[in-house]
Formats: sequence, C-alpha cells, structure tokens
Amino acid sequence: KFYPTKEVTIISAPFSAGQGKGGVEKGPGLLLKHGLREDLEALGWSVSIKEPLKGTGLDVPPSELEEEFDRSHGIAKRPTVVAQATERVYRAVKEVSHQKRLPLTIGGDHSIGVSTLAGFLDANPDACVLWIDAHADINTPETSPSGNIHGFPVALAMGLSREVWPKQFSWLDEAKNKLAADRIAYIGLRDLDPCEKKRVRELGIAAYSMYHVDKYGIAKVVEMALARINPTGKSPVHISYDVDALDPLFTPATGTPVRGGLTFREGMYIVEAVAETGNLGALDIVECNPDLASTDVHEIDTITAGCAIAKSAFGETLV
Ligand code: NNH
Ligand code: MN
Ligand code: MN
Ligand code: MN
Repeated sequence: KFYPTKEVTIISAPFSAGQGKGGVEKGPGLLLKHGLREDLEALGWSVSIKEPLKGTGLDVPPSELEEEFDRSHGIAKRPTVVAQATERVYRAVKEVSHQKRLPLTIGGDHSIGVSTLAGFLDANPDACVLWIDAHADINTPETSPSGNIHGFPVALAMGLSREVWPKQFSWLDEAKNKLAADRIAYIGLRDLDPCEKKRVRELGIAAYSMYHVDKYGIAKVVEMALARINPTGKSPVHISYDVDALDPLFTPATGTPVRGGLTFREGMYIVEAVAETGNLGALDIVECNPDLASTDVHEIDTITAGCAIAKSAFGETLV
C-alpha cells in the first residue's frame, strides 16, 4: 500500500478566480461542514488540515478580485491572482507529498489542478494521473475560448506552449517534474474545445469519453486506463476529480454542467477500484458551487456527492 499508515492532509483551496462564477470558493467549507474530516477518521485515517489561502484575501468570489485580462497571446483571465493562489496551493501539496501524507485537495475551481499535479509529481516523479472530468482542461491562452484558467491545468502541468503562458506562472518553472502525456488518462469526457481534441489526439493521451463508458462499461474503462498509465501497477495514482464528470442529476451545483455524464455508481466505482489497488497517491475534489444550486436539495446532493467520492477513495466498501 502506498500509505500504510493512513495519514491524510486535507488542503483547503477555497478559490474561484480560475473561472467567473462566484460561490465555488464555498466548496471546502461545505464539504467539511458535511463531515468530510469525520468520514475519513471513521475509515481509520488520521487527518490534518492545511489552509494555504487563509489570510491572503484570495478566498473570495472573482467579482471581488482584480479584473485582469492578459491578451498577449489569446486570452487568460485574472492571471495574477490565479498564479498567486495556485503557487500557494502547490507549495502546500508539495510539502504534504514529501512528508508521505496523502494530499486531499478540496476546491475551489479546477485551476488548482496545476498545483496538485506539480506538487505531487515533485515528490513522486513516477506518479500517474486519472483526470475525471467532462472537460479535458488542456487549454492554453491561445486555444482557450473563455480565458478561464480552470481550463488550463493539464496543459500547464505538462509544460505545453510554455511561450504563451501569462508571465505570472513562471513559478511553475521551478517544479521538478512535468506531467508526461503517457502518464495521464481521462475518464468522463464529453465537452472538449476543438483545439483540445486536437491536442489530446496529437499527444496520444488515453482519453475515455462517455462513449467509451457506454461501450465498454466503467470497470473495463478503469482497467484500460490504468493499464495505459501505470503498466507496472506500482506507481501512485493521483485522481483529480471534477464533480462535473458526474451527470448533473447527481452534481447539479457546478459551474459548467454537461448532460450525459457518469451515473453516481460509475463515478464511485472509479475511485473504489483505485482504492482497491492500494495505490491511491493523491486526490482532488473540485468545482462544487453551492450558489448555482436552484434548490437546497441540489446543494446537498452536490456536496454529499463530493464527500462520497472521498469516502469511496479512502476505502469505504459497500458491504
Ligand atoms: N473547456 C472550457 C474552457 O476552457 C470549459 C472548462 N470548464 C471546466 N473544466 N469546468 O473542467 O473554458
Ligand atoms: Mn469540468
Ligand atoms: Mn510569444
Ligand atoms: Mn475540470
């Protein structure tokens, strides 16, 4: 097992300026309020909490942060604050990873994926990644239709188109290891921008869309994905889980819901299967936005789905 002593640090990342909708910064507080910490303790994990954005003023809705557009190449929105927040989260994930505690990073929007990928890879050069998402998050400023940096984290961690990055992201040059194209697999894809499709194809990234989930079933998809990115079966697996991978029936309160997603059970199966291997190395749970819920039930469904992902990943079994 990769963490035989079962020690986890929850890294709270209440950050929302990687996209434009306020509320996603409330995700970590609500996940904790709904018992995330106690759930993990009940499964036998010892839990500590880190808050790298506390006291920075970065943990507020995008409307309260500096409006900024970098149009030097394509478009990137709010690069200064996003770079500041992601660097802080990166340092926290890196420290926790070197301490051999499991980093569980809770967002916040998915821009912090660059922090978790780079931070975990710093301590574990052989890490592989399952990116569970409706989206590929492999844009850079010149390919992004929106300029929202939550659509960039995979590209940033891979070092793609380095010459067009906003200058504020130079902190990332110090990260020791870049994510290699053969060490990441996607599951749940169904809404890629045209340039993202081209990139995923040209880089030969293992990409399992909802079509593949329908065709092969989720168990086979997870098996194929892990065989591609972790052929020896010995590498730690980093799961970056955007809750919009699940169908909006189950996680309606998220910034960019896309119908035709994973069922609740398919979504849990992915993390259960990795838990069963004993190789879970790091987990991110992002994009829960309570302010986008149209009813209280929608809010609770979304937050408890986030908690359920964590429980399943940390070893909860059904019987
Ligand atoms: N691809 C779009 C963009 O880059 C949407 C990204 N939205 C996400 N990603 N929620 O997971 O703007
Ligand atoms: Mn997404
Ligand atoms: Mn240039
Ligand atoms: Mn995402």
